Amino acid sequence: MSAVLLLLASLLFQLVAAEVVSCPDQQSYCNCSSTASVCEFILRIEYRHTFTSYKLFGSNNQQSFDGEGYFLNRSGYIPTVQQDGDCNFDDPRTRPFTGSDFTRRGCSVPMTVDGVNYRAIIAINGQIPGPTLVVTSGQTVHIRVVNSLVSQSVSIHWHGLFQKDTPWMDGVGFVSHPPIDPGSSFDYIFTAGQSGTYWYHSHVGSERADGLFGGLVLRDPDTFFEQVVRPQILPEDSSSILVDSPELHTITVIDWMREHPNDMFVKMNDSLFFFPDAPVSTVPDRSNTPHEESDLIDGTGTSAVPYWSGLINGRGRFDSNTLAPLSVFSVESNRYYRFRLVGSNAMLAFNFSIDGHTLRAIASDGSYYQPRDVEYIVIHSGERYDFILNTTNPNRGQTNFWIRAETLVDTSPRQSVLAVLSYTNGNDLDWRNGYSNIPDARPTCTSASPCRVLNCPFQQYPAGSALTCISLMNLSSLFPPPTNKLPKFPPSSSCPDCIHFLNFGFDGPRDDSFINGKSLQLPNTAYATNCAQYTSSKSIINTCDRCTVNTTSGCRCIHVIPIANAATFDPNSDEHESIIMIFSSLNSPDTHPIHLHGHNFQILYTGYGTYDSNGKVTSPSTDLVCDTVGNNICVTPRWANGTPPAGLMARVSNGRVIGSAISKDTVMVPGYGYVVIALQADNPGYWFLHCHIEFHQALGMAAIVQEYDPLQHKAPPPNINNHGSFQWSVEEFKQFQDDGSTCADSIASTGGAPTTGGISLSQTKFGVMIGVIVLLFIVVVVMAIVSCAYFVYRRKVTTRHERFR
Ligand SMILES: *[C@@H]1O[C@H](CO)[C@@H](O)[C@H](O)[C@H]1NC(C)=O
Ligand SMILES: *[C@@H]1O[C@H](CO)[C@@H](O)[C@H](O)[C@H]1NC(C)=O
Ligand SMILES: *[C@@H]1O[C@H](CO)[C@@H](O)[C@H](O)[C@H]1NC(C)=O
Ligand SMILES: *[C@@H]1O[C@H](CO)[C@@H](O)[C@H](O)[C@H]1NC(C)=O
Ligand SMILES: *[C@@H]1O[C@H](CO)[C@@H](O)[C@H](O)[C@H]1NC(C)=O
Ligand SMILES: *[C@@H]1O[C@H](CO)[C@@H](O)[C@H](O)[C@H]1NC(C)=O
Ligand SMILES: *[C@@H]1O[C@H](CO)[C@@H](O)[C@H](O)[C@H]1NC(C)=O
Ligand SMILES: [Cu+2]
Repeated sequence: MSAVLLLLASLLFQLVAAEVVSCPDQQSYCNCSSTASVCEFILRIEYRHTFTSYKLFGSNNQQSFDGEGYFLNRSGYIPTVQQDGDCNFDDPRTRPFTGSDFTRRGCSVPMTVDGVNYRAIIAINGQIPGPTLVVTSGQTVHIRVVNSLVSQSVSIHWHGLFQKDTPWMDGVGFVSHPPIDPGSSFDYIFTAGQSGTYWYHSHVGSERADGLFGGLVLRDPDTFFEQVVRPQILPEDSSSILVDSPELHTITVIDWMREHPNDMFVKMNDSLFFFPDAPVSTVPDRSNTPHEESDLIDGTGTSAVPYWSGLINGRGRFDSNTLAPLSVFSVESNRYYRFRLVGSNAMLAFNFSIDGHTLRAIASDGSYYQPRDVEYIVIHSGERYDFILNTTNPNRGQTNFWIRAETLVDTSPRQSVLAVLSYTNGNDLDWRNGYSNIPDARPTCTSASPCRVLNCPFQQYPAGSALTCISLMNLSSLFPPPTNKLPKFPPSSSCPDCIHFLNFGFDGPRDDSFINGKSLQLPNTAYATNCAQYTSSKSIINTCDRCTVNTTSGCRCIHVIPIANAATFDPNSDEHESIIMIFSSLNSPDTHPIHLHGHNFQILYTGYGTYDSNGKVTSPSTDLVCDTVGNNICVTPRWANGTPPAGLMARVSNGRVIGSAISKDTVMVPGYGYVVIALQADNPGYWFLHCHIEFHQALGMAAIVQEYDPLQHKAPPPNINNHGSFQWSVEEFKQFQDDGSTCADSIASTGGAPTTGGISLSQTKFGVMIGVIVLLFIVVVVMAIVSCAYFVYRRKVTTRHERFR
C-alpha cells in the first residue's frame, strides 16, 4: 500500500520536478534545489563596461581617492555618492559584497579620463564572472544561452564535463556546434552525471578573457558526501560542522588585461609575425614602457602579455591603487568550509594562499584524492582545486585575512590579486581606507618547517628556500577506479593510434604556436554536427595530412588526432581501448596547461628538465628527443632510448596504470618537461585538445581529437546545425537520447543526405504531450482508486474500533 503511494508520489514528483532556477541580474549564483530532477537556467550575454576608468569620489564630490575608478552616471557626470543609488557603497542595499557591481549599468558611461580608457567586457546576467551555477550530480541541466552581443558569436563550453552521448553539447565553437550568432539563443541540455567543481566559459576567440566565464558546481548527493567522502577527508574530526555552500565559496581568479583581448591578440600575432626577434616585449604597458617577457622563478617563460591586473570574483585593484572594493568571503569560527578554487586564468598561473590558514587540498578537476595540508596551491588556467578551511583557532584574535593569488612571475613585490576572508561578515572592513586594518599574516616558512606548495611547475625549489613541492604524482586517488577501468601501459599493440607524443611550443623562425609543427585552423563546419559530411569524405577531416612541415614554416591546417579509430566502440563493454598521450614542452621553455575535452585522465608521470643550483631550468628532459625539421620545429617527439623511463614504469603495475594515480582534465606541462596521461576511450566524439592559455590556443596550439570513427559517434539532434539558433525541451532531449542513433544509423536512414537524426522534433513534442496526458490520466485514475480503497479501509478500521468500544 505505502509502496504504491510512494511510487505514485515519485511519479508525480518526476512530472513536476523541473525547476526554473532564479538567476536575476547581479546575483552571483543560481542555485538549483537538490530535489529537482531538471534544472533550467537562462544566461544572458551582453556587453558592459568595466571599472578600468572609474575614479571613486567622496561625499562632497571631492576626489578623495587616488584609485583608477570613476563613478559616472548615465549622463556622463560624476555624481556624488549620495546621488547615485546604483553606485552607493554606503547603502547596504547596493553595497557590493557579491558579484561585480562595477559592471552595473548606472555606474558607467563611456568616457576617457586621464587618457585611460574604459573597455568593453562581456557580462553574463549583468556581471563578470557570470553566476556560479549550482546543481546536484545526476540532474538534467537545461541552459538557454541568449547572445545579446551585437557583433560577436559565442559558445559555452562546460569545462570538465564528459558530455557522454552528447558530444554536440560540448560548446566548442566550430567543433561541437556552430557558434551562437548575435541575436540567437541556444539550448544546452545534458545530464550532470559527474560531481565536483567545474566551470563554464566561452570557446570562441578570446572572449573568456573579456569575462565570459563562471563557476559550475555539481554537488555530491548529501548522503554520499556525509557517509563516504567526509570520513576520508576529515578523519580526525567527525563531529564538527562542515559547510559546503558552493554558491558562496567558489573563487574564480583571472589575470585581467587593460586592453581588449582582441587588441592584445592582434599585437601579439603581429609581433610574432613581423618582429620575431623582439616579440611581445615590444608591446608597451599603460605607461608606454616596453615590457620584458616575464619569466617564472624557475627561468621558464610565461605569458608574453604584460600583466596588468587581476580579479577574484570580478574584483581587483590596479597597481598602486589600494582603494577599491574587493571580494569578501565570509566564514564563522569553529567550522570547516569547503572552498572551490577555479583557475579561470587568461595567461598566467597563480600561487594561491590564505593568510593565517592551512589549506587542506582534497580534490582537483572533480576527483578526490587523499587530503594534503598545504600552504600554497599553484593553479593554472582550466584547473580547479577544492580545499577545506579550518576556522577553529582560539588564539587567532584576527578577524580578517588576505586571500592572495600571486603570479609566478619573478618580480618583487609579486604581482598579486587580493580578496578578503572575513570572520565578521565584513562589518569591520572599510574599502575606503584600503582595508588598512588587515595585517600581513603570510605563513612563516622555515627550513625546519618548510611551507608546502601543491602543483609546482617544476620539480623542487632550490635548496634552502624553505618550500617543498608536492607534485601531482605525490597525491593518491581517494576512489581508485576498478582494475578493468585502469588504462593499460603500453596500450594495445594492435591499436596504432592509441599512443601519441605531442609537443607544445612556439617553434620555428616565427615562433608559431604549434603542436608537432601544426597550428590549428578551425573547420568551417562544426564536425560534431555533420555526420554525413565527415564520414562520406574522410579526406577533408584532417587537412594536416596534406601538409608536410618543412624548413620554411610549420603547417596551419585542421589538425585531427585520431584515437581508437580502427576499434569498435561497444557501449556495454566494461573496458575500452587504452590511450596514452605524452604532452611535452621540449623546444621552448614555457609551461602550458593542457586541457582535453570529453574525458578526465590519470596522471601517469611527470618528467622535468635539468636545473642549475639556482633552480633555473637549463635544458630539456633527456627522457625524450624530438626529430626537428627546419628551424628547430619539433615534429616527432619520442622516447630517447626507445623505452619509457624507469620512473614511469614504477607507476605501472601488471601492465596497467596504478590505481592511485590521480585523475584530472587539465594538467600543467612544465617548461622543458613532459606529462604522460592515460585514459580509456569510452566516449566517441570530436574532442578539443589545447593549451588553456587563451592566446596560445587562439594562435593555434590546439587539435581536434577524433575518438573512434565518426560513424560510431552519436548523431546530433536535428536543427542543431542552424548557425547557433537552437531550441528544444528536456522531453525532446530525453526522447532523442532514448532513440540514441549513431551517425551510421542516421546516414542509413536518410540515405546519406547531409541531414542528421532520425526524428522530427515537432513529432516528438506531440508524442511527449500525448505521453504526459496519458500518464497524468493514469495517475489521476490510480489516485482515485487508491483514495477510494483507503477510504473504504479507514471506514472498516473505524467500524472495527467502534465495535471494540
Ligand atoms: C542553495 O541550495 C542548497 C541546496 O538546495 C541550500 O541548502 C542552500 O541554502 C541554497 N543557498 C541559497 C543561498 O539559497
Ligand atoms: C548624473 O549626475 C549629474 C550630476 O550629479 C546629475 O545632474 C544628473 O541628473 C545625473 N544623471 C542621472 C541619469 O542620474
Ligand atoms: C597573424 O598574422 C598573420 C600575418 O598578418 C596573418 O596571416 C594570420 O592570419 C594572423 N593569424 C591569426 C590567427 O589571426
Ligand atoms: C583545526 O584547527 C584546530 C585549532 O588549530 C586544531 O585543533 C584541529 O586539529 C584542526 N583540525 C584539523 C582537521 O586539522
Ligand atoms: C608562492 O608564494 C610564496 C610566498 O610568496 C613564494 O615563496 C613561493 O616561491 C611561491 N611559489 C611559486 C611557485 O611561485
Ligand atoms: C613526492 O614524491 C617523491 C618521489 O616519490 C618523493 O621523493 C618526495 O619526498 C615526495 N614529496 C612529498 C612532499 O611527499
Ligand atoms: C615547404 O612547404 C611549402 C608549403 O607546403 C612549400 O610551398 C615549399 O616549397 C616547401 N619548401 C621546401 C623546402 O620543401
Ligand atoms: Cu600554452
